[in-house]
Amino acid sequence: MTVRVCFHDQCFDGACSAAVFTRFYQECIDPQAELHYRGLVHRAGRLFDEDAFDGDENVIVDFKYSASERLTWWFDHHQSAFLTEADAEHFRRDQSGKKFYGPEFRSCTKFIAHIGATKFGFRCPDLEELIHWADIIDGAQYPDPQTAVEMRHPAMQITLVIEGTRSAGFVVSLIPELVSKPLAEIAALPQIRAAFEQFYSQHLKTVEIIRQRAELRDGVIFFDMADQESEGFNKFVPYYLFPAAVYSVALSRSRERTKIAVGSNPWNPTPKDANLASICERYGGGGHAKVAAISLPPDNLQRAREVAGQIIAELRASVK
Ligand SMILES: [Mn+2]
Repeated sequence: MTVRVCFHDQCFDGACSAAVFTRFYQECIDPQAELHYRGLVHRAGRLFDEDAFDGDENVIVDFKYSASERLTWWFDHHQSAFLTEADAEHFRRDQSGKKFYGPEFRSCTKFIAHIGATKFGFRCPDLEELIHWADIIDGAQYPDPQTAVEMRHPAMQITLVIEGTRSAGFVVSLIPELVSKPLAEIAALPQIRAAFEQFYSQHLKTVEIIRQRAELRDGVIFFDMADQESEGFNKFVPYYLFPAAVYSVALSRSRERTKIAVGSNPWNPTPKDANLASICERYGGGGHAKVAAISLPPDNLQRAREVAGQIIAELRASVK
């Protein structure tokens, strides 16, 4: 029996979902099964090629639903799990008892462990640490900004490497480790250590740039990173550096877009009345009430600065 496990690539929860599913399948369904993995990424147009489902069993974890008749297992927790209403209807009609949707779960990893335990008698005490951290990381439930930004815990170090490494097959090669070793042991593997050092020094440089540039006034912090080469930065850095910030607005630019990222400080108890998704929707963006963004064409920096200025003014007025 071959099992094809498709998972959300470049994501800690995606990799951990594949690991917990692996253990579940081996213990509760078929100990002899041969599991193969394939990472999936979000892209415009068709998400799946039909020939991706080339196992005797075909599985998707932590990724959108597929109505393919070849799909036999599915677990997801994303709000936007169904690409179309027809897909949602196909899922609701499913009678297999092997397709599960848990939007109330903060991580797909914990959702798989929960379904395994409650419906199949699955137990995996040695994976508790992995499940716990997938839930913290995917749900952004960090106890404090230090945990998110200083990345002292092995789970955070592995996450930085998973999100940063672009070489094909890297996350796939990590799944057997996640199934069998404690996180501290995985973070100490030479190839993980080396990649972490490289990404972490880049992270520290970004922290310094934000520290120098950020302007905090009336509870709103603003910084402009549009001249920097990489678009990405850890979104908790502003609150780590400036705990008094209630909201943050950041401008960044990549080859594909200019981005205005708008967020709120989860550790600052000041009441937050602004709905950031609604604010960003007015400018063609979107997201969640507490974190949202707007993407503009890469050459439209002046317009982006204008929009950022308007949002900053609105948020400052709301904090007062
Ligand atoms: Mn997830």
